[in-house]
Amino acid sequence: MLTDVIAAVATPPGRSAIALIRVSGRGCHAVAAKVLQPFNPQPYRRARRAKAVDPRTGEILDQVLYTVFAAPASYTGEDMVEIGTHGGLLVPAGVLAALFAAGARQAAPGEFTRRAVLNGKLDLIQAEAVADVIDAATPAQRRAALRQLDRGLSRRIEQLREQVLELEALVSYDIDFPEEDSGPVPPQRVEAAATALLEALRGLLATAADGEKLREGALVVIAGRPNAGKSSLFNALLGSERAIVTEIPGTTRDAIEAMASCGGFPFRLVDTAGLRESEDRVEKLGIEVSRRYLRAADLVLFCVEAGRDLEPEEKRFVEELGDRVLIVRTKADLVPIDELPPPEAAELWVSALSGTGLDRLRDRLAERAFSGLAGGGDLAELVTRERHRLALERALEEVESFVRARREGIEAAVAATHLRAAVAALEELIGVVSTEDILDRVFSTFCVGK
Ligand SMILES: Nc1nc2c(ncn2[C@@H]2O[C@H](COP(=O)(O)OP(=O)(O)OP(=O)(O)O)[C@@H](O)[C@H]2O)c(=O)[nH]1
Ligand SMILES: [Mg+2]
Repeated sequence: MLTDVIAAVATPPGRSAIALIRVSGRGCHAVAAKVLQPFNPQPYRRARRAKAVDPRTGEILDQVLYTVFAAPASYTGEDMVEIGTHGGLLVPAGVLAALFAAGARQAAPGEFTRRAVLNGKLDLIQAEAVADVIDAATPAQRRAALRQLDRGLSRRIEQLREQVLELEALVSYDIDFPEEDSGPVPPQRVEAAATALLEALRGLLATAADGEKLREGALVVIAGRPNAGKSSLFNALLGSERAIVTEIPGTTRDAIEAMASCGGFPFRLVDTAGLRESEDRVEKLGIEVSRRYLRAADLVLFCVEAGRDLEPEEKRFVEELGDRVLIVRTKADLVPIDELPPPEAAELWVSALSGTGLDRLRDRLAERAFSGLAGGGDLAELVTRERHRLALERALEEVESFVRARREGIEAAVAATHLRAAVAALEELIGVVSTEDILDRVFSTFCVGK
């Protein structure tokens, strides 16, 4: 395992009061000692002032605050030094270059967290949660990510692993004494344990749809006839003038996507070209793009001006979408209030112009897209990544194969190999055993300094 000294700026580049440089690896205290004057490592974990100096020229680069950590009590589990410099572009880069001159090398993306995993400070799910905490754009995402960082999901996976191991133990007598007719464990007990395990696996897998939606944002497509007020609604929900609005029908010709937070939950909002028969080549292509988005949408906001009836083809469109559609009456400011649907109606009304009805729409979006999660302060463990889901699906398939093999009277030792494979899938998920390529995949999206 590599333990050489790595260094990187952990804060984003640009003007800021301070920047933080991380240094980690065996011998990193000696590297820091060549740059920081004076350098007093002990007592550890105490912030101290020093000058940062270029070891080649003796030039003073900055006045810094540094903290020394000794293995294994650090983020990476190695010896570490954290150096707070002034921000900006030149100063942090200069101190980093001085550290390189003193013997450190540039850290690869995610290399600090990768070392934390290899040293047992974090498991693989927690490492992913580190990235999710940083990327969280809504309170619900932060809640879920912090919970994973706290090992919520890891513990669930460990429990499942324990359950498989117990099942393995139950059938071990049959494996050791295959000639005996019946072992000391009644078959019903094995069956009950297998059923409970299957239920637990399926229960956790059932959270994947909501979990992945929570991490990536629910896809909400704004659709409707030309001029229905789609782009105006899109802008109003975003709180910025992203899409062009004009009184000319057919203004929007391409899909525009943006992230928005509604009711504390993340949404990928898409404004689309108005749906109509068109001879215009560009508009036709835009409508085709709209249809593609509509197929993938978690929810469709179907915009219809307030105070008019739905055309037959609009009714058909709504019916086709079934429970994925929410009808929104737009331009409500142009209609007397008693002609608008009451607040509890399935149809909502909004005015992008005055902003009325937007909050109700946001709440409704959160309820509809995240019904399983909304309102719950204490959400159950969630499977939030494809990687988690695929591993759990593999474990589930193996346990199902085990059950089938037993039913078909296949030799116990052979049937039990499925349980071994299920354990392996769960261990890979949590990172008990992690091969290089799994680590590469997990850390490929990390940035330098993480
Ligand atoms: N009074 C009023 N006018 C609105 C409201 N929302 C949109 N409009 C007007 O309706 C017209 C069309 O609005 P857009 O948001 O461009 O409609 P669209 O559905 O995106 O239209 P296309 O992109 O052409 O399909 C513009 O003149 C808007 O100013 C509203 O809440 N109140
Ligand atoms: Mg538009």
